[in-house]
Amino acid sequence: MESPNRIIGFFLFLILIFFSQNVHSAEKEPSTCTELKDACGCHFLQGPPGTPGLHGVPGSHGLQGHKGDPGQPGLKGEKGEMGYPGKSGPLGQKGDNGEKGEAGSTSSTTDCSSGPKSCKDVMGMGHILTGWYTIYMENCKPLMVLCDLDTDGGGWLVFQKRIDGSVDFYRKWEAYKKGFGNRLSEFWLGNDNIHQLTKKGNFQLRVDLMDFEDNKGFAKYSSFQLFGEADNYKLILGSYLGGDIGDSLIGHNNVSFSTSDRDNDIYATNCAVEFHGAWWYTNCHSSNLNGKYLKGVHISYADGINWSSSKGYYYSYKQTEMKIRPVE
Ligand SMILES: [Ca+2]
Repeated sequence: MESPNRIIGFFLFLILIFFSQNVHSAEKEPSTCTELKDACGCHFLQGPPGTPGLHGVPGSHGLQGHKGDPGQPGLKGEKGEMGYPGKSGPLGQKGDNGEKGEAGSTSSTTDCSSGPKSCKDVMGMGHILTGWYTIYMENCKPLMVLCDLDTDGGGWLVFQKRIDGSVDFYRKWEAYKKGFGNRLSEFWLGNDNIHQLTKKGNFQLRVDLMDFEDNKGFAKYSSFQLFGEADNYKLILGSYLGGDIGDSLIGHNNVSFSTSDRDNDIYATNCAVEFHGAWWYTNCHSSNLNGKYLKGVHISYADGINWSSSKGYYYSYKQTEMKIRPVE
């Protein structure tokens, strides 16, 4: 029998030999085909190409590029709608005066057709107080007139008035034609107006006088009309109806009107100048209500506000009124 130590030694020897051979082979093993061929001295056959590999995964987006240059101008658009009105501009310079227009009417046709034609109409419309009212003449011309709505039943249109000597009555043809004076005191309504008012219809005439003792008197006539200027405002007077101052006017019937600048009388010279008035002078007068305001008794002959049948030719009345009223 062999001892255990000898057995163990033998095995260790085998192991040692084994390791030494492996280390040697590891150092000599070829790593390439050339080396392998060289190493082994043989040739290897080359195989076919392999199948292509799968597509790779897309890469991520790149960074944003720089801003480009401005493009070309576009085409012209269509015309837009009208805008809102702008603010007013500054005032321009004043223009030249226009031509004068035709005279307008201060009344309408309705006023003329329905308005009063006389002071009698004024009273008929319910007016009570004496005063100035607008009436319409035949040509529809409106006229402010003094209506005496109190005396002798009222309805009288006053065309001549003296009261205090404040108005000069020694005036010429044109003044008597158009009228003059003051509504608040003394006036002559105008021969053209008196003619228009009396050319149609029948009118009574009333003359009211008052002396400086405040005594009143009157005279009435059945009709009164004044012709137009072409007939020199000739007076057409009816009969004397009565009164308390007598008649001093009938003698002037059918006689033309005269003024200081228009002698229509039959006297040698001009009665209007001689007696300082304007009247229907013949070979002068029996009344002179447009004469001088001489305040009662006067020494000059027949140049005052005279009514000869009452106080003669040397007394000038304080107040006078000549008025007309339509007769039914
Ligand atoms: Ca004469």
